[in-house]
Amino acid sequence: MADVQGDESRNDGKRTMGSMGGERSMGGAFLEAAMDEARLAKKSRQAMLEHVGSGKYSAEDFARADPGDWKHTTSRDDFTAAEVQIGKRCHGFHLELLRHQGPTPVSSHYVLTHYDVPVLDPATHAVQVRGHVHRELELTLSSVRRRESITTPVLMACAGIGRSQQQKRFWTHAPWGPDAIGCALWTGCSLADLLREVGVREGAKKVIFTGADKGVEGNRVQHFQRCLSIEEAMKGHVLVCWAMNGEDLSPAHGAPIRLIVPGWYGMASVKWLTSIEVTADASWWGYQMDAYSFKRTAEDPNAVPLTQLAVRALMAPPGFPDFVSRTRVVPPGVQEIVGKAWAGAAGLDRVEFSSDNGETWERAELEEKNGPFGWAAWKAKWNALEGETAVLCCRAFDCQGRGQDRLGTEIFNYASFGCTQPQQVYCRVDARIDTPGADIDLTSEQKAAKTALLQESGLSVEHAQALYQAPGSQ
Ligand SMILES: Nc1nc2c(c(=O)[nH]1)N[C@H]1C(S)=C(S)[C@@H](COP(=O)(O)O)O[C@H]1N2
Ligand SMILES: [Mo]
Repeated sequence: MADVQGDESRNDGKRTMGSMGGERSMGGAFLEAAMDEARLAKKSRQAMLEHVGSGKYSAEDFARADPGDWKHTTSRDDFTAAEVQIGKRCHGFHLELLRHQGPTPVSSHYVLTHYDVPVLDPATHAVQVRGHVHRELELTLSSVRRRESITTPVLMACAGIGRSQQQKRFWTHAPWGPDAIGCALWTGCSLADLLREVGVREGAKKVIFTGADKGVEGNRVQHFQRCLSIEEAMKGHVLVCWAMNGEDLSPAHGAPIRLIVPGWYGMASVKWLTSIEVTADASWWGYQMDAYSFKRTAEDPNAVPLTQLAVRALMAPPGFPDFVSRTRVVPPGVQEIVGKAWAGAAGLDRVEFSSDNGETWERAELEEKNGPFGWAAWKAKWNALEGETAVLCCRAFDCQGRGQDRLGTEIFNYASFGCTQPQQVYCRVDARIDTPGADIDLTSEQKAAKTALLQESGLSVEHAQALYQAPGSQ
């Protein structure tokens, strides 16, 4: 396959699955669901590659299908005012926190919010559990807290992760780098237990989750709303959460009660829940189900819905940043590069590191995942030579045979979802970084921030791309 590195059919059964905390033993349903999800992760990657993988569909095909299109942009520094505005509201993970042991602090976890953050009173707010059930139920914060709970690390990632690494991207979406992630500790009750308690009636097909936030999207007034099939909802791994890192949810992360669908892209984890509705309507497919799909064109009858997370590795950018250009300045010598890798429910096979922009790769040291849906720490060594400019990359492979996209390869799809091109970290090696007050001239890197000044900056296109198209240097 031209568009991927290392997607291969192997399943050596090796899983990295760490210990879990929790008020209740997570055995049984939770772990079984994780195994099933790991298997499905491979299927979802294959379905995506079949539909929009390179060779199957490209930006050129898109332009032929829609020659008058004005919704995509190819230019690196051509970010629209709308993208900047969304990018400010929906901030990314602070990549340096990949060095942090333990759960991602709330303030460094990414945020994605379509509309306004609703202000709900935790003392009075209630989630209506209703629809095609025997006994409807009102779930207040105090009643949900009294239920048996599970606490587990969950790696979350937005479907738009890496979007700005795509040559063509949807122009009104969050211009994410690889930073649309977080791995916090989530506490909640099992959705399956809750549904068993209300008694799902014969013929139930779907469970619809509605958020309190309201807005207009695709010219349609709506609450943020998503569904899961009854089978997905009953598997036992989906959580109705009220705590993040042991504290009440913050308003931006869904207070007082939200859903967490471990191992799926973030859109499934509906925040600010107002209702959980069981329906016998098998055809229910809300706007957000359609929007979060791998599509060839805006109206694609064969769109593939986004589900399980892809496999990915990220590194904490070494050294120190230049405020303006985000160039990393690294002292010479052997540097320990550390990072994290994840694959949703799947186990990790290996992580690889490159110090030459993906020309050659070496295997990193990989630890266990911190939970069935968490991430795993890794480290590698890089011998930084005084005076050199290096672009560092990393990539992961999972036990289901999945790998990441090749650098510079488009998995072109209408809303640029699911990109897994490796993170690139642009580094200049300079011993003076250890001397406060020393001068280091980064004018070239700063000029290269603007395509119009690229020539004058003297930076190669490859280096400018690494610095600015994939803002993995942060
Ligand atoms: N009600 C509601 N739920 C939502 C969203 C939203 O806009 N409204 N955004 C979704 C998307 S696209 C993502 S990636 C995650 C982000 O969760 P976080 O902000 O807690 O990181 O929430 C999901 N749940
Ligand atoms: Mo998202």
